[in-house]
Amino acid sequence: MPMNRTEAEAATAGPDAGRRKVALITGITGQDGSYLCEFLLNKGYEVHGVMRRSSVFTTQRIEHLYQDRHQSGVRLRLHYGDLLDAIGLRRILTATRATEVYNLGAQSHVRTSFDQPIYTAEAVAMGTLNLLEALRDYRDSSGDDVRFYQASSSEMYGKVCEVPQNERTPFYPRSPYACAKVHAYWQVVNYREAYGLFACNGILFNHESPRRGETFVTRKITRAATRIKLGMQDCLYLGNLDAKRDWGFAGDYVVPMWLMLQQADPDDYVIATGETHSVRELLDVAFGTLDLDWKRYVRIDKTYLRPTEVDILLGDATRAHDILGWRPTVSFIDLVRMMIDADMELARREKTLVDAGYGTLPGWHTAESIYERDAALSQLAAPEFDEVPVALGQHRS
Ligand code: NAP
Ligand code: G4F
Repeated sequence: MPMNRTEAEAATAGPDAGRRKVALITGITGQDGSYLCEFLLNKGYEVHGVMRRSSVFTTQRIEHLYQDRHQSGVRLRLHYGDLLDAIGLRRILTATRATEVYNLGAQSHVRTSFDQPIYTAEAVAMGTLNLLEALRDYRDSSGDDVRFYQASSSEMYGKVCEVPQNERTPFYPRSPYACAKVHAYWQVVNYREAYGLFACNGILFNHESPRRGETFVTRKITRAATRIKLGMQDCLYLGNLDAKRDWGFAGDYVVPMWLMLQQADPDDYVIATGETHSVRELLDVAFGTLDLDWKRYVRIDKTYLRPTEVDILLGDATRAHDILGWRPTVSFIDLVRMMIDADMELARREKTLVDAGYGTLPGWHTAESIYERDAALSQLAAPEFDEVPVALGQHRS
């Protein structure tokens, strides 16, 4: 769906008319992609998103932003593409003439990366390299100035060499996902130094929201707690409750992505709250908000343990404060409560359907793993695991 130059320039007319504001986002259908898209549209950008073709709709998180392309003044356009398809990416760059590229696309689930290490490396490491190469070629042939943001991750610190972690802390990746992110990180640095590309790494610590995928631990907990409260779920299976993370709000974290690309020089920045909490503390707040005692409902399932774990992440975002002027606005407790409120609304809707006789098999919509869905289908109670069940190797959380 290419947009011609006149349309593109008209769409960016305004106080900043001299400078075209055209963003291209990979991973636009994900949590961060949706918040970044909202943020950039509010800033007057024309936004283009790369999305994968799928047999089901994957655009739920951006539906409220999407307008039919036949309407006038449409500033959000979607393009089919994949990070594994470098030529497709190159074509999208030519079609959109993006001035800022945000690479958020990834197989982003750490536990899944142990089951799918090669695919994860293809999407995260090679995908980033594909996009950087496409961008270098596009910039060199068009002469246009393009800026690049890479979604790097605190997972790269892995078995942490120091606490807290900052931009100078060495990486020690502990999962196929983290290894692939380290590869991508260094490719970005090298494209900056070798080819003069304006390219930045945002080293973002965990960030969550009501739009978080349901197999990440925060959302898994807020979904379950609210369903338990309404009597629609009996228990919640989790893995390591002692892990500690620096959890912030995703809506806050897209702002520095943009700020990094507005600086005079490209650089890398840690984005974090500077507080760390364990999964247990998360359970305390989530279940506590609903006057529930999580110890009555949570069971440990070894399936959710990782072969190598990241025990503690705690970020030092002093540089982002000092140079970008960025600070998080949502505290840990407010974040969990925000997610509980949103999931309670979802659970109420679900219950209304169930009460009206339109409910589906228990666990179908909220299955946390292929195993739990199968158990729901066969109407069996979930057994306790002593080992990973062979037939159910692809766990999603
Ligand atoms: P997310 O919700 O899992 O979204 C990932 C996005 O990437 C989805 O739009 C997905 O498309 C897309 N994608 C996956 N494989 C792709 C491929 N081969 N080609 C093109 N697109 C592909 O992740 P998120 O939480 O928004 O995170 C955004 C980025 O930040 C990711 O790179 C993640 O690794 C990184 N990150 C996240 C955090 C965090 O705490 N959230 C922290 C640090 C870094 P579908 O919708 O089709 O699946
Ligand atoms: O929510 P998680 O799956 O997030 P994780 O592994 O920290 O990764 C997220 O943050 C990274 C930034 O540091 C991103 F780069 C990455 O893309 C992703 O967004 O797990 C958090 C912790 C882990 O220690 C995990 O072992 O929660 C623990 N946990 C305990 N029980 C569980 C569960 N995690 C999941 N997903 N499911 C459980 O049942």
